[in-house]
Formats: sequence, C-alpha cells, structure tokens
Amino acid sequence: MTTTTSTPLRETARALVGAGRGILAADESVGTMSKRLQGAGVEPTQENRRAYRELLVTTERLADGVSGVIFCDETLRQSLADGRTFPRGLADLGMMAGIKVDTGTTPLAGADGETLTEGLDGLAGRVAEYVGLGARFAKWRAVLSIGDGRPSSWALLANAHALALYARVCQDAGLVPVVEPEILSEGAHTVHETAAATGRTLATLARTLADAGVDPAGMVLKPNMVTAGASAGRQCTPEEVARATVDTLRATMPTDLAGVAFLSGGQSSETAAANLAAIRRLDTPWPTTFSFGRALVSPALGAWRGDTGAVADGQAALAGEVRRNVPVLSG
Ligand code: 5MM
Repeated sequence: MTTTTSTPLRETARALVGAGRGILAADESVGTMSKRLQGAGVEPTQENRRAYRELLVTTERLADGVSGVIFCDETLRQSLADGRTFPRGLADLGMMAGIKVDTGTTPLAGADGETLTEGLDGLAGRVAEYVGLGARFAKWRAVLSIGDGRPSSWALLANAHALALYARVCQDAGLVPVVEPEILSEGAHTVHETAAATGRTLATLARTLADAGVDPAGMVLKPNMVTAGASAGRQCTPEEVARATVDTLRATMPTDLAGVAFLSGGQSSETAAANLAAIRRLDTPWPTTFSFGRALVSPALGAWRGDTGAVADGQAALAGEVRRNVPVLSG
C-alpha cells in the first residue's frame, strides 16, 4: 500500500496539536445536542444549537488555547450572526474547522452488544464537499467497551478497518484525520484492564492504519486516557493515569504520529485537566493535548442556559476551562 505524504497535511496536523493548544469537540450530533440543551432548560431548536456554537467559538481569545473546533454537518453549514459561515468565522479568528464524518454506531453482526461505526458509504464525495465548505480536518469515533469479553477481537478489527479507511480517504482529500477509538469508561474495571483493552485496540489500529498507507505524521490520534472504570472502587491518581496512558501509547503507536489529543470521556473538568497535566509532565515522542467535549463545554452550557443576557457568562466559563488545560495560559 502506498503512503501519501503531503507537507500541507503534516503542517495542518502539527498546527492542531502544537504550541500547547488543543481541539474543542463541539460536534455533538443533532440528537445529542438537543438532549443537552433540554437538560439545560433550552428549547432544542436549530437556531439554539447554532447560537450555542456561536457562543463557544466567539469566546474572546479562544484561539490562544484552541487550534480547531470540530462541528457536525449541521453547524458546518450554518453561519454566525454576522453572516460568515462557521468555517470562515473560525479562520478569521485563528482557528481551523473540523467535521465529524462518521454517521454513528450500529450493532455489529457477530459481536453481541458491540457496535460498528458507520459512514463509509459515499465518504469520498462528502469529504470533497466538506473541503469546499472550509473544513481542514475530520473526525471519526469508534465506540468500544470493557467487560464480558469485550472488546472482542472482531469488534477491534471491524472498527479499525473503518477508522483506517476513513483516515485514508481524508488524507487523500487533504483533510487531517482525527482518529478516535474510544473505550468507554462505564464499568468497574481496573486501570490494568483498561490498559490491556486500550493496548489491544491501539495495536490493532496501528497495524490497520499502516496497511492502509495512512501517514502517521498527517494524522492526530484521539484516544481515551487509561483510567479505572467510572464505577471502580479505587480511582487512580493523575500520576498513575499518566504512567498507564503513556506506557500504553508508547508500546503501540508510531513515534512519528503528529500528536495525541485526548477525549475527556465523562471525567469532570477538574479530573480531565489534572490527568492531562500529569500526562504532559512525562516524556513522549509526540505532543499531547486535549480534544475535549464535555470537560470544556459543560460549565459554559450551564452558565448560559439559553439566556441571551448570559452569553458572557457562558464564554467566561469556557475560557476558564481552556485556561485550565493550556499551560502557557494558566496561572
Ligand atoms: C462532542 O461529542 C462528540 C459526538 O457525540 P455524538 O456523535 O455521540 O453526539 C464525541 O465524539 C466527542 O467528540 C468525543 O467523544 C469526545 O467528547 P468527550 O465529551 O468525551 O470529551
């Protein structure tokens, strides 16, 4: 399999993870975003989903800590109040627009209770359109879990195949793939079990990406941190999480990967930031940063609650969470 290496692609990938900046995951699908708005007492209309994303991206000096923002299809096609499309507005503000290109999960035949992430049909055509709309990178999330024999080898293989094919299609079109093999934290498993499952997942993924000729220097990996299960009796210290996470990544991923941007996976904002800070204190061959969704935006949504008079409060909450995760801004 031939590898396509392009300097602009690698530069974009480096810019996404460089200088301590990270990625804001604001790509909740219409269904998920609507539920989150309802949870905050906001009517889940198309306009409110737009207004909420505008609040996020127009936060003053967001670009000091955020290199790129991931959107779903709906937001990528929407505009800011001043008429600029989200990708145009983001570029003017010094950030890159990303697009979630998977279409969600479906039960995986032959793997009881496990899922396959879909979205490969027509992907090349959609990606070409997204490039035209101003996207610079693209995300695909595989969802795996631990317990009762999961993740099965079959689920790992099927999802790695989809991730590798998506990543290759994106690189061929000039979009940086942000490759997300998420192992959910739900369960009472130990950190050692998470390390083993994450190691198997990443080893399968790395082999499949190489088979597909995906250029590691032109992609970003978006993994879970290696933690104990959310309902485990004993939770790890940030130092334990950092050691387990970095050891697992070092054992499986190529050293020329552009960077690693972690998901927050339902951790509190404080825990996710403390774990990321500990990871960053360890020596790694690639830059490490965040691609958090909930850990960055939950306080902002709670502060805004759909009130036009509270936009500044929502933005202040987001700015605070970004500062917590960007070493050069904190303090
Ligand atoms: C923001 O949520 C993303 C998409 O969710 P759905 O498609 O399920 O609505 C999600 O992929 C997100 O980018 C990652 O899971 C990371 O988010 P967290 O909140 O775990 O950091």
